[in-house]
Amino acid sequence: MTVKLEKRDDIALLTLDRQEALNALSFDIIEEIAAAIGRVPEMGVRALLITGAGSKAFCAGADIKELRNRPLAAQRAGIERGQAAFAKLDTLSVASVALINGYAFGGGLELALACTFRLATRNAKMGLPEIKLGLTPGYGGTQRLPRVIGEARALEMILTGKTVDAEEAARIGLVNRLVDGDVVAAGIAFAHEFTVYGLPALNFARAAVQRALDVPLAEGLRVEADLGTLAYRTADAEEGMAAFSEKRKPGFRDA
Ligand code: CO8
Repeated sequence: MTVKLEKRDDIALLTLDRQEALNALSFDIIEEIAAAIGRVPEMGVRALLITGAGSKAFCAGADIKELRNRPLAAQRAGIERGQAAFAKLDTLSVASVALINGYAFGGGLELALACTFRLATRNAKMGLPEIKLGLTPGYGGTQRLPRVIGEARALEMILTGKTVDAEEAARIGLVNRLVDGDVVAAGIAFAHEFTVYGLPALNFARAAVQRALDVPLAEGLRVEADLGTLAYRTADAEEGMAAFSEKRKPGFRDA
């Protein structure tokens, strides 16, 4: 298997391990990623981390060698399959964190963009270089990148294919934070900053934010009211407010 899924504490860790090709995404690997994401809800975990094996690459993108000389219908099907695989992260029962530990190009950056959060090591380099191949991003990059860093910066990255280093990525909000040392340990520590809270509130809040850039303000506010009302119905909300009043730490039960 080129995609490994394991449990570390209360966190799932998905590792792309095809180091001889800088963890590039063959079509088979995309299927493995989709299957692995599908197994996460049964693992009893509170977050998913995604990283690349080795210290050189998170993922160098789609497997360029595999993309050549295919009928157009197969290219479209490949694009849609990649989009669908990464979109599984949007509705996953837990938040996901990409640990960008080196190169994240093309489909590799698109995988990271589909995660809820992105952390990067200081040697990380990111870009959507498809234009240099005469292509355009196909696994969500044209849609998710402007949502994360804004239209002008996204157009600059996509139309020039430029490489962004870790410092710039942090400055423009492409990654949430830069991390030092063991990237998985840093990812687990970051995840624990939100896994201490109840999953229902996390999922309601994440779903509301995901809609924010898709719908007009009035509709977004209605989504917020709907999901906010649902949050009041959870036992965790009772517990959280009771704990505040009683000046103690809440014991959330994801209920
Ligand atoms: N696909 C296949 N093999 C790759 C890829 C890749 N994306 N990236 C690297 N490799 C392979 C190299 O061919 C090389 O293998 P070999 O030793 O057999 O020649 C090995 O990995 C190591 O790579 P390098 O020797 O090039 O390592 P460097 O450190 O010199 O360079 C780079 C690292 C800068 C990351 C360089 O490898 C590179 O530019 N890679 C390509 C990056 C890229 O353009 N990615 C975008 C791909 S396109 C994409 O993702 C489009 C998504 C939409 C697809 C639609 C589907 C239908």
